[in-house]
Amino acid sequence: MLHVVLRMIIKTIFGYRKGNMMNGMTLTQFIIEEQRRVAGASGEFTGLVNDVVTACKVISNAVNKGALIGVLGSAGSENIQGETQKKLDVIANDVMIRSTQWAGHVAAMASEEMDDIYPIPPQYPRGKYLLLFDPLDGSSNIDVNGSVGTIFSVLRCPEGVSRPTAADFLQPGVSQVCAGYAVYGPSTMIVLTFGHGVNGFTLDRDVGEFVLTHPDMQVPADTQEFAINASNERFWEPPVRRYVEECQAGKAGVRGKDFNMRWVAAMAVEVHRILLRGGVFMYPKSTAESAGAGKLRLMYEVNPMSFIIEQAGGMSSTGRERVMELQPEALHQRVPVILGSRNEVERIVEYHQAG
Ligand code: AFP
Repeated sequence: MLHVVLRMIIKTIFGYRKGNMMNGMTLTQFIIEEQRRVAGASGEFTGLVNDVVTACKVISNAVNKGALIGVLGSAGSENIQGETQKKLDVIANDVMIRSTQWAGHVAAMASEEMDDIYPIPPQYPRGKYLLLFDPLDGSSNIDVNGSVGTIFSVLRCPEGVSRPTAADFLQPGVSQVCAGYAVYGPSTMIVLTFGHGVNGFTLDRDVGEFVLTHPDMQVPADTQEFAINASNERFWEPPVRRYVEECQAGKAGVRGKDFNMRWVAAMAVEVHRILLRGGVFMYPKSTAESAGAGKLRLMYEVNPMSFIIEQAGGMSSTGRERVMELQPEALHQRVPVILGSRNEVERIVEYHQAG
């Protein structure tokens, strides 16, 4: 009995001290600490992540000022997926490029807002990483002052390739070196993984630094919340229909508990909620002929989010395969996705296996 009490006291004291030491650490310090864990690291990766973080601060500022600086509304153009671009889509894309192209860490970039890859201009040195991003995720929220985000993923440029092509980007999610997102909500936050856990940082606007506020984020294994765009219900396959109907049946149904539903229309924000309190996010395969495989883009939305969710103990699947193992076929490829709390995603995958 005494040793149990002693262990609890030690855990409380040391756990508290560890928490205190970690909380308050800036994102820059955190990345440098990470670099120290890798023998012979050149600092190139640290530099790249720092540049992405700077871009997110600039985007956050523009999102925050909104109508005051005239950045709301449509840009009057379309991206490759035929979606109308918002002014802030274009601005955020520009900010990401300008912040990351100059330092010599990146060989090429790809974005939701650019048809083709963006090679580093000849006046800048080329680095060993490939950067992919959705500069402003959920941009339909922007004109109604709703939360939006930025999603990014870092891959290694294949060995010996000095002028990467789109084919060099087509690496499965398991090859990602880093993935992260920023959420521009009541606070601006960045959540990151380098492949060993997930950490969240909140922007302290007074000092202009992201500070570690959410160390070692974990997705709760169970949930009573799901997120799906119910306006597509007529196009859902039977396994998804079954899952949602069972949730809706609540206490009286086979699940024996009530569920709640959320839909923010910005994947970064949904994933953030799921990291904090659990849940399941679905943009599943659609049976509509025009819809193809799914809506969300594999390379710069679904892969980075799947990496983060898996690193936080959750699960991500198309319903039939692990997302992270999909071999990409095109830069702007769309895939179905079901991710979040492990026990729920496992259940939905079982429903798919059952046919
Ligand atoms: P954008 O990145 O083009 O703003 O799209 C957001 C998004 O890809 C994803 O973040 C949302 O979950 C989804 O689209 C919302 O789609 P609906 O139009 O079905 O709500």
